[in-house]
Amino acid sequence: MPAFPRVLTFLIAALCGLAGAAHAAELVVNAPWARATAGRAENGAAYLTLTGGDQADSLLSASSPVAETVELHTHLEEDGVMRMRPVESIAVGPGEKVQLKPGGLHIMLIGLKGPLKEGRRFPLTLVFQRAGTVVTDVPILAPGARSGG
Ligand SMILES: [Cu+2]
Repeated sequence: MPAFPRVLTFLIAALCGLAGAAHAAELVVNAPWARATAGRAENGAAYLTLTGGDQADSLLSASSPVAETVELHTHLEEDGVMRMRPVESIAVGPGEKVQLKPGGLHIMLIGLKGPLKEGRRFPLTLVFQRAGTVVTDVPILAPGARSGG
């Protein structure tokens, strides 16, 4: 049966290929968190840290079942006032750490379907140019939280 060894060789080659891919550093999404919202707040925000892999990547969009719309935002100072502005994407260079945090880049949850309650969690789907779709589980921290764990 000469076909069997050929299949085996193919499988071994495929497995080695997978192992090789696993050694490459991939983009990592770390420490996601959101702040609990008060009363009937319409909007919320989520924060996290992106660590680039071997190659440059870019966060293109996000979505979550807790909000009607999810946008990528940053804060810019205009005439001495900090304002939020949507950004088209968030670039992550090779090995670069990009922190989304209050007062800076953030993921804006627009049109909350209910309050974000402390102690709960919600899924957040991130779409990257290279890494594709990454779903992260976001813990909701106290209303006054300044940063995630
Ligand atoms: Cu915003």
